[in-house]
Amino acid sequence: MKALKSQRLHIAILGRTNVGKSSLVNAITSQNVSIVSDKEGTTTDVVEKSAELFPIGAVTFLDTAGIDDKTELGEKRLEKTLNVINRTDIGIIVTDDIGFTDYEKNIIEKLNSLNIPYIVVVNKSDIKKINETNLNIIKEYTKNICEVSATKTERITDILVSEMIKIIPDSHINPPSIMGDKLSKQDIVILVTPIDKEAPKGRLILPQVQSIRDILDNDCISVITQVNNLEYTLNSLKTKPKLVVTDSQAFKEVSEIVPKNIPLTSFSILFARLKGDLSAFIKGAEHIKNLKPNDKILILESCTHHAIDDDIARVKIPKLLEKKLGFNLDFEYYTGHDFPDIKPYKLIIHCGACMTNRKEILSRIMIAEKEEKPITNYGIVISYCVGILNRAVEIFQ
Ligand SMILES: Nc1nc2c(ncn2[C@@H]2O[C@H](COP(=O)(O)OP(=O)(O)OP(=O)(O)O)[C@@H](O)[C@H]2O)c(=O)[nH]1
Ligand SMILES: [Mg+2]
Repeated sequence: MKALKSQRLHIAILGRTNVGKSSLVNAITSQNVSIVSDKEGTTTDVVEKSAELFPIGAVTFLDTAGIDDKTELGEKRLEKTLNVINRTDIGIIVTDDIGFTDYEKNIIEKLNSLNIPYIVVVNKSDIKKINETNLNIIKEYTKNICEVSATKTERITDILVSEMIKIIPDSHINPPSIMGDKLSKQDIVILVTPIDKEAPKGRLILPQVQSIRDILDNDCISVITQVNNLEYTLNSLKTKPKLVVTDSQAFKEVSEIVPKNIPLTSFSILFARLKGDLSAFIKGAEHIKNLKPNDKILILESCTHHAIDDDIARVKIPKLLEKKLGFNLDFEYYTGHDFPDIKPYKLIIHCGACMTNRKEILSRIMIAEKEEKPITNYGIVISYCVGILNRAVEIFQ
C-alpha cells in the first residue's frame, strides 16, 4: 500500500559537502527496504528517495546539497537547504571527524526554531574516528549520535533506525486499530472476559474497555461473556461472530469451545500488535525452541503494575516456558523506561505495555534487533506455550 506523501515521515539529510550524505541514504535504502525511488528536485537541488523502513513505515529522505563555501552560490544553496527543513519531520545531520562547524550549528538553530528533532551521524569512521574534543562538542547539542561508515558498517539501517525511533514524534508512529481493520459494519465480536478473584472490583480492565470501544467505533456489536457461558452464547447467536477475543489465561479452554471456522485471538495479541510489532514478536517467539537449560531470559516490565501482571511475569510465564521446554531457565526482571544491557540474555519478553506508548516498544524492538536478540511479549509467549499461537495470529497474517 502506497502511503500518502503527507503521511510519510520526511527525513532531511543535512551536512557539509562530501561528508557522505548521499552514500548514507544509499546505504540505508539498499538495506531492508522494499520500495526505493529517486526523484531529482530540479529547482531545489534536493533528491527525494522514498523507502519503507521497518518499523517506522513509509519515509522520504530529502538528500540535500552540501555547502561549505561562503560564495554567493553557497549562500543560495544554504537558503535552499534551510527551506527543505520547513518540510522536515526529523533531521539527520551528517558530519565526519571534524564534527561541528558553523554550518552544522546554523542548521541546528533552524531545526530548533521549528522544534524539529534530529540525530547526528558521524560518518567515515572507517578512515578516521572522531576525537574526544570534537565529539564532546556534538554531545553538547544532542545525545542521539551514531558513529558509522556509510560504506563499511553492517546493519547500518538498524543502527540509524534505532536512533531515529527515539526522536520521531509520536504522531508519526500510527498505531494500527485494535481490531477495527479486520471488521466490517455490524460484525459481531465475542469478548471472553473471565471474572475471577484477580479481576478488579466492579469494573473491566483497560484493554477490555478499549476493545469494546473499538468495536463500537467500527459500528459493530460486542457480546461479552465469561468462559462458562461461551458455548451457550455461541449457540444463541443467529449470525456467526466475526471474531472471538479471549483473555490469554483462558485461551486453551476457549479454543476448544470456539469452532475452528471462527477466528480466535486474545487481548494480549491485539495489544501486542497495537503497542508493538506483531511480526517481530512472533519472530522472537520462534527462538523459544532454541533455548538451552539455564539460559538467561529477560522479562521487561515498563511500569509497576498490579498483582495480576506480576503473577503472569513471575509465575505463569516461567512455569509455562519451563514446562514446554522440559528444563529450567534463569529469569531476570527489569522495570523502567530505560533499557538494561541485553547482551547476557537469550530472549527478551516484554510485558503487555498497557501503560506505555508504541514508540517506546518499537524503540526497544529496534535495540533488540540491532543486537540480534529475539524479543517477544507476554501474550505471544503464553500463546506459543499453550500451542495456539498460530490460531491466535491467523487473522492478522
Ligand atoms: N571511506 C569512506 N568513504 C565514504 C564514506 N561515505 C562516503 N564516502 C565517500 O565520500 C565521498 C562523498 O560521498 P557523498 O555521499 O557523495 O557525499 P555527500 O555528502 O552526498 O556530498 P554532496 O552531495 O556533494 O554534498 C564519496 O567518494 C564517497 O564514496 C565512508 O563512510 N567511508
Ligand atoms: Mg550528495
